[in-house]
Amino acid sequence: MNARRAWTCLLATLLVASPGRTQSPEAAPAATSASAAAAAAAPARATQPTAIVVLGAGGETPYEETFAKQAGLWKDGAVRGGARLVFIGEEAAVEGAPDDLTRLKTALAAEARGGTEPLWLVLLGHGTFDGRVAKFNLRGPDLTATELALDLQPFTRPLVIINAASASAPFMNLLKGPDRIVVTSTRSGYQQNYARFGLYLAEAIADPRGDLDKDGQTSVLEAYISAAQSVAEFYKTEARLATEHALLDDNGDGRGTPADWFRGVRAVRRPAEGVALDGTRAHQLHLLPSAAERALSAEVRVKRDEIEREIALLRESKDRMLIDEYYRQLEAKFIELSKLYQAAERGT
Ligand SMILES: [Ca+2]
Ligand SMILES: [Ca+2]
Repeated sequence: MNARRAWTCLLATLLVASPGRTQSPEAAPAATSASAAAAAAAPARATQPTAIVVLGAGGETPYEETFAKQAGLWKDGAVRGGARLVFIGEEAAVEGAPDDLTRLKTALAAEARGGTEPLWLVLLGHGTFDGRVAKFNLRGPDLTATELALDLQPFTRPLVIINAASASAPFMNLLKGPDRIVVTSTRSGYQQNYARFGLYLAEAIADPRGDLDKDGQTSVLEAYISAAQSVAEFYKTEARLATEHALLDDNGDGRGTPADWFRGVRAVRRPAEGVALDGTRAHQLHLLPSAAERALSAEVRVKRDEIEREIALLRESKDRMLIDEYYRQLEAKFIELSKLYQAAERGT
């Protein structure tokens, strides 16, 4: 039994034992024949995760090196985690070959739209924002946030979209949606300096040292928090004003939650009235899942994720509830979770 399950069962036992406790988008280009053909052949439901890692135009040498290092870490994590890897941006341009934008669009079109296995899209490089259009810089034509939003529109499977580039913030609002995790390295399109967040995130995403809750795997949320802390420490150590502040949105409202709102994996700051916190969904997806996580069937994972979401919503409602009622509902949810794990271990 892993730490997460053990903790759930223990908490359920304790609760049972004490029941009396009180823009203006530009026109989308027509789909190329290659992407149209890929879309026609795409399966309806994904049977394994996919990671599309995109290495953008590096510009000067030191940047090229760090972006290539990030790409290597993501590729390694994706393969070790059992994802199908699609990598765009490494090979030297060949005369007559499709440009990277076309290759990305074709890769997206070829992906299954539905299912429960996530699609990771990781953008590593530089970005720009001119006050109207946000772009990720590719070799050849750049990728605009608006165009990517259109390409992602048909997807209902879980999406993890990481834009580690400078000036990446506008991507969040355009790419937001149900069951989508969007991480950007900046909180504004005007944070245009090289963003260090990307390297720290790549280093953390499959690193056990980022496993804050010690369940044997590093979630997107844990890697995000760890990387943002490293960014903050870098600027503090250098006695420089931070020019980047990463954000994560996983509840589909397009409003990111800053990493310094979390203690461990729980948000401790309160958002503005009517705004919900992020973090629950991002703590359920892992590039490198533990053996225990991989052993769960898709059906059990979906049910577990739903119960955890209900627990998170309940916690957010605590102040508006009678305390006895809060604990009664919390107890019921933990018992449900515990029974789910027990049934999964019995294989029933
Ligand atoms: Ca963890
Ligand atoms: Ca949000």
